[in-house]
Amino acid sequence: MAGNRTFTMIKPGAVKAGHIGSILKHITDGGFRIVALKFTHLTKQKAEGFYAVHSERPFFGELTEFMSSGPIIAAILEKDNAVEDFRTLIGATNPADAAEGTIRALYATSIGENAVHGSDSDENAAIEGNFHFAATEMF
Ligand code: 3AN
Repeated sequence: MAGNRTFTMIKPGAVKAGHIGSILKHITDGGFRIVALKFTHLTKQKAEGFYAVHSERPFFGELTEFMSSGPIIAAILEKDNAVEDFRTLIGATNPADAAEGTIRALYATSIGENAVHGSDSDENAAIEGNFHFAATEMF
């Protein structure tokens, strides 16, 4: 059975561009409940830890540099079928391919600076949520 939690980050580009409020509204209007929420700034080392699964990918340096370039919003979200439904809400990794009305179609500028992160499995949603939040910060 599909789990009911996913993890997201609003990436530095979208934070800098002033889209925090609009993106959070899009998420809650999409039926997701906010379980945990934090405004924080990843160090390069923390970004490398978070994206360790991508360490062999050619864009790893660019990705971790970008993700540590400014503050981010981190959040755990709850809804039935959360992982899949959230990936539908945000759209394809490359905003050029993202469906109309999705968060990435609206707010992303490139495949690297694609506005938001969304977990790709229930297992990773739990790992990523626990990376950013203590149990006492989840409500
Ligand atoms: P998604 O975030 O849609 O699950 P992944 O897991 O393939 O996509 O990639 C993780 C992150 O790495 C993406 N959110 C994006 O910021 C970055 N990324 C993926 N592909 C590229 C690429 N070709 N060039 C630069 N950055 C990329």
